[in-house]
Amino acid sequence: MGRLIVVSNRVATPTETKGSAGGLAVGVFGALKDTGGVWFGWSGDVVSETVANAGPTLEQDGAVTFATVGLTRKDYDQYYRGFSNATLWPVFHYRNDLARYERDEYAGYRRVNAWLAHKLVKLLQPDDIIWAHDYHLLPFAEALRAEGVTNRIGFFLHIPFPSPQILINIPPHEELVKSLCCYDLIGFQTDTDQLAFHDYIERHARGTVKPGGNVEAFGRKLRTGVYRIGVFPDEIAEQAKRYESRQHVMDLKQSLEGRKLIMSVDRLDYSKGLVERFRAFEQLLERSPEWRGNVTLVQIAPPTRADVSTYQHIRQDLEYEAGRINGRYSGLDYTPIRYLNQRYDRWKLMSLFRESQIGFVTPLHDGMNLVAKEYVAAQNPDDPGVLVLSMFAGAAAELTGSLIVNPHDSVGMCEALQRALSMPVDERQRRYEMNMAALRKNDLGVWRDTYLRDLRAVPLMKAAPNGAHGTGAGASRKTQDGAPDDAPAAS
Ligand code: GDG
Repeated sequence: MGRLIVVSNRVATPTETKGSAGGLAVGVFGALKDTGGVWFGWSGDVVSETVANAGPTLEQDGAVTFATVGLTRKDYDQYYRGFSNATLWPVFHYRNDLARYERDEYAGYRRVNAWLAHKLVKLLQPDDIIWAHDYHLLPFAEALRAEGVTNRIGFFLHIPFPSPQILINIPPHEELVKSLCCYDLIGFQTDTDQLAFHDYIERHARGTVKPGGNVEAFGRKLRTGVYRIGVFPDEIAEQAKRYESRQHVMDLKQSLEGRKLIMSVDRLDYSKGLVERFRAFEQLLERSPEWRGNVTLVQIAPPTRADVSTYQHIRQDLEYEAGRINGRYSGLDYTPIRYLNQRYDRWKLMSLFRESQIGFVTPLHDGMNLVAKEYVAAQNPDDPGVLVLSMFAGAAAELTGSLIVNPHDSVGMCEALQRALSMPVDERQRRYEMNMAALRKNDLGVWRDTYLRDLRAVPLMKAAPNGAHGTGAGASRKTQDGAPDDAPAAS
């Protein structure tokens, strides 16, 4: 079996793949170890042009090579901070109102994709399969094809794929989807995302969609499929139990003085519905005086993308809302919302989930939402908490034992909290078992292995007439926009 080449905007460090960080990094690393391979992408560093061009930096861990490159300031601003996170991320999360479009950022996005492809080509072998991840890399396969690469190339989109009416707000939408069609297999989180893509293909690209997710468009044939990302539930359960008596849990318990605990954990992002969540919690305190002083919401929200202006605004909004609600309902010995703007160790999060009576996960739009799955997995089967989950999280389709809410309906969310706070243990157990069965049936290993099985089954492209055969040998040594060897063009 050929090697696996994973490409993602950020590459996990070898330590992160050892379980301390958990989640996706561990799952993907498992597949890399099986076949040997390369994990390629951005190191997270902004560097000089000379250093960027000198990359990639290689780090070996058994049969797996971690290959990383730095980005120049201009590349970072245009590709990452600009088009990826100020255009694609908001539009794909249905927030056109927060999106901007700048031609030079889009050009930078394509330029960096071409440059990354050019860097990767030198590491490829003929029978490698390539698996690219997420919205930063929509044109990556096209850039590899331009380098003469004929290997199988797959793509998985971790975030929602928007309906065509939303997507067409991005001026070069057609060029983007055309580029995307250079992949051999596109994986989506949910049926809704796949349908939205098919809808675009049929209505805007004059392409065809055949049974089994087979698509013909822009002169290419490709496959699409739904692969719901999961977690390893039994490992999380074991970790949550192992750390349940640690000092941080004891400290929290003591400070709660018998109050019920609602837990929320999200990257600080406007797609996660944090302001709406705080207001729903306020509704609870307003409508149910018996809960005032008797329930605490702990919101952990580590900042991300802090140099993108929309993220600065959400941070300000949240600080204002938390302050306002706490000002209204705090007592000398009671603070209703504990808002923690920092990152915690994974094992701490899992044990805090286990300690809480409610997991409150209410994104406005979310590809899947792994926190929802982690919350369920971390529960004590004898006395499980209740998951209150947004209907707009991909996870809602699987976690049917949750209380499903609309995050725009603060009274509806408040009612779900009331119900969860007084739910009898037998109902909580029944709901927990339903959710756990779904998690076990479709864990992270199933997601990964099913995707890779399907990618390996895609018919191989014919080699180009000039003899290029998957290593890029014989292929053009120019990046897509004509920049010379190794140069981050126009930088
Ligand atoms: C994207 C899509 C999709 C959070 N805070 C801390 C921390 N986390 C961990 C969580 C969880 C992960 O980060 C977040 O995953 P989510 O799925 O909830 O959300 P995104 O980051 O937006 O992920 C999403 C996902 O990709 C996978 O395909 O589900 O829809 O948006 O694992 O536990 N981890 C630690 N400290 C924190 O403070 N250690």
